[in-house]
Amino acid sequence: QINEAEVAEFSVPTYACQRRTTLENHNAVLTDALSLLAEHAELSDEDGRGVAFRRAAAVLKALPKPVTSVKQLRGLPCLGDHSLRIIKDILENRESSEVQSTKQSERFKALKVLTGIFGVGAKTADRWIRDGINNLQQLQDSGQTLNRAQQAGLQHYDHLSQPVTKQEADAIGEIVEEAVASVLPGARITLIGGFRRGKLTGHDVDFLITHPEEGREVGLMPKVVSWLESKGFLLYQKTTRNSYLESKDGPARPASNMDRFERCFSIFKLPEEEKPAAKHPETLTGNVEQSLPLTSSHVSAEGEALKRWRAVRVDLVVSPISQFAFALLGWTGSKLFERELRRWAGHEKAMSLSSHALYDNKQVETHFVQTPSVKKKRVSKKTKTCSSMMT
Ligand code: 8DG
Ligand code: MN
Ligand code: MN
Repeated sequence: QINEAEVAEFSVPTYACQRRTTLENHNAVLTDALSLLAEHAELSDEDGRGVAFRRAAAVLKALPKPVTSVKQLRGLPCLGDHSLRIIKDILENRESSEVQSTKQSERFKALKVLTGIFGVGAKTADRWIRDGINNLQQLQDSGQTLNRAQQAGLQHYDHLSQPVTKQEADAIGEIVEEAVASVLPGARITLIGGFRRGKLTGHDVDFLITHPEEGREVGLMPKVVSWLESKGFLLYQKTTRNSYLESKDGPARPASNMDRFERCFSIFKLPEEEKPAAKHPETLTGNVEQSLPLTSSHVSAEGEALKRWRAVRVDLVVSPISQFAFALLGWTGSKLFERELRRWAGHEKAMSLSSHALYDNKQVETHFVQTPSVKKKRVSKKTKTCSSMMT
């Protein structure tokens, strides 16, 4: 006779990137709770705790059926004491007091509202909260100096906090496609980020742009941006140029996990399909405009109705074709998947993966280079081994 309690009910590989995870989540109540705690940790600048909760949530997302008892979770990876305590609480009492009190805390609410402004991160939000700013009205009244991104973020706050639909993503795809084709025939765009993973909505739309002939993509982004600007499609944009080859000794790994592709963080002005106002009294923008004073209006000061549009966050990235496979993989996400894939490559395969390349660490030759900060720093020069491995 088998003792049921000792048989592991589920088997889940250690790294998130080794698991098949569909959009179908059988444990949404539990993963929502853990994701909320992850978000709270991230907004409190506690990334380590954030990753721990994200990993725990990812394990539950990969399970083929709902969990009914913590006993079923025995032997599963990434479930630390804290996460298990939360899960147990919810399974036994229907909710976790820690999750409830976090959700209802004024600080968490303020952090969410303020970091919900495009261009505002956890550190800025924390500083504002310490200055007594907890909401958008207080921010406006405070006279705080906002940078250009934050000004645009505040101005379009209501639109940008509404999820972007797949239809809207496709409509933007058509515009970007036209822009790219006009400035460089033959260049290709690929939808990346959450929509490439099959999500039905997202917080933004991400596109990767390349050209089948190596080098033709150089200088492409400013042309695409000018085209979009000339047609009135951009409410905001900030372009950052490619810095991959800038370091003196050729490709080096960037300091953070940011890559070095030429990119553009933008806010699109997406024309909306005309809807007869009488038949749709509760269109999205109509509602929001009534409830929030900070909206980007569809109506001019004179009250004259203008063409309807909505603001959408769009990220554009340009990669040379030789790095396209890595860029595509690196920008498809999710953030946890990418993180786990790199950790798995490093720890289990002795390789180092970025959005630019995959290196074999066993062929590393270490040397010294002068960094821009004029400090001597050890940088490993690695042999690129396998563009072909990924394709
Ligand atoms: P969402 O927009 O639907 O909310 O989700 P998402 O599409 O998964 O999130 P995202 O914030 O738009 O990010 C999309 C992917 O792009 C994600 O896997 C992480 C990746 N990414 C950035 N910035 C950078 C970066 O600087 N370098 C690299 N390599 N990847 C990045 O967002
Ligand atoms: Mn995205
Ligand atoms: Mn994005």
